[in-house]
Amino acid sequence: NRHYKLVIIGGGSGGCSISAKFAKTMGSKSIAVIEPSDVHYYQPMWTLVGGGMKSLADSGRPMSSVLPSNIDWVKDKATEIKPSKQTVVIGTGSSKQEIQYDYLVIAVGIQLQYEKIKGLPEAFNSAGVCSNYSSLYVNKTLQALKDFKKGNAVFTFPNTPVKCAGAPQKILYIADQYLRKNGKRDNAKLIYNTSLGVLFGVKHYADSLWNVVKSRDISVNLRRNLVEVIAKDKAAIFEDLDNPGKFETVPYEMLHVTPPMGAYDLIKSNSEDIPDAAGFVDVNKGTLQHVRHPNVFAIGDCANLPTAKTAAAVAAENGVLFRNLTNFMNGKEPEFIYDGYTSCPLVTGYEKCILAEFDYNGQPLETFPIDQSKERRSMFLMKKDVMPEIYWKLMLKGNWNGPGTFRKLFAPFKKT
Ligand code: FAD
Ligand code: UQ1
Repeated sequence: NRHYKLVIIGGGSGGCSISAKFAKTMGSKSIAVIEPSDVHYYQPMWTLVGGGMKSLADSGRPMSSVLPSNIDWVKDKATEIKPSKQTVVIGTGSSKQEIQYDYLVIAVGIQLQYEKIKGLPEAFNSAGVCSNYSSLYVNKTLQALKDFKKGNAVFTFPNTPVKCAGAPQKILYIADQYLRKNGKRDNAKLIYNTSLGVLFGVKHYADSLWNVVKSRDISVNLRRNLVEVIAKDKAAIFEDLDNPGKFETVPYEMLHVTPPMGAYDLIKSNSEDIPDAAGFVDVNKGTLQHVRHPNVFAIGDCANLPTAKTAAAVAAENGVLFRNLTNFMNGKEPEFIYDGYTSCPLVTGYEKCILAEFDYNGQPLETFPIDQSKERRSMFLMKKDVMPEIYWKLMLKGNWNGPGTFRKLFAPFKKT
């Protein structure tokens, strides 16, 4: 059995940034990162890729270039976690191996489940059906906008937990502006069908978004869940969640699908005593330490933290996890507390953005001393040009714990 002091499962936003921190403080070759992908994607850019503001290539870097050089990259998929033996199983069948850990960080993200919608993923083979949530389908979004002639442009939000709860409607606003710019808006009806009972979970921002929706002539239907796509008829079927069993067929010219998502089987069913009842890693919401296995921590979308799942949240979790696990390695208590900080840059077109930032209580926790619930060009440029630099150059190198320092710095200038 191979043995490492620290094993990290996943080389996404969480796995990369936390491995970078420990790679600086721990001896060479004492860390393994288990990650099967060749490419690391900066997923927040896909909203802009779908709108044609960036390319898919802009959003990806070779995995080897974003993982620290002094760790062992185990290029494989974890298939089982055995906390009683302190091992992670990789591979299947005869190529199965166990990797021993003293400390474990789980950072596998959340699983996309397009197949839970009848007719998907096959419908992605037809024109007009697209999704910013996958590298496979994100380029179809701009194509659908280019091809659009007349009819309904329909945007969905599933009846499950999701990552970046704002992304399903960012592309709605981008599409609206695209169609206007290209003289096609008069022939289009824009429909946002969401499973939620609200437009956005935090009222401060939801109020602004309702104004955007109204001023742009967009139809919003709450509590509508996409259950089937019939590509040959260009029809999307939604269930009315308040009247189960009641279905509505909506014809589409363009259909942007945000897929159902859920915990990976690795966590949910293949790793004894790791998940909570919903299948996510069962951690303390303040310390990020597993509630039953103190040498196990989780970061990011796979953790059962009751906050909106974003890379911005991962950034803030990073600093807390690093200090708590370091303490624990040194026989001290994990005492640093994550407040649930998360952020969602709600891009409302090709030049404006509402920068939502809030905590576990849904209270705004804004960085800048301005009213961030207003659509702003400055925040759009921050999202488009500044955030990617922060991500690649600071966060993935272990040097970005979120904007908390700036928030404190700007606090005296804030009007209440
Ligand atoms: P990920 O970054 O998804 O990484 C998980 C990694 O684990 C992957 O590399 C995967 O290959 C690996 N993995 C999975 N299973 C296994 C296994 N069994 N064994 C080993 N490795 C495994 N966030 C923001 O902050 N702002 C935004 O504007 C924003 N916009 C978004 C827009 C879109 C369209 C999308 C899709 C996401 C957006 N996000 C945004 C969310 C953000 O991308 C995620 O919250 C963030 O990447 C979570 O990091 P993570 O490390 O938990 O998961
Ligand atoms: C952030 O820290 C972050 O993580 C890198 C994001 O992910 C892409 C974000 O989208 C945002 C908005 C933040 C918060 C940062 C600032 C400067 C407000």
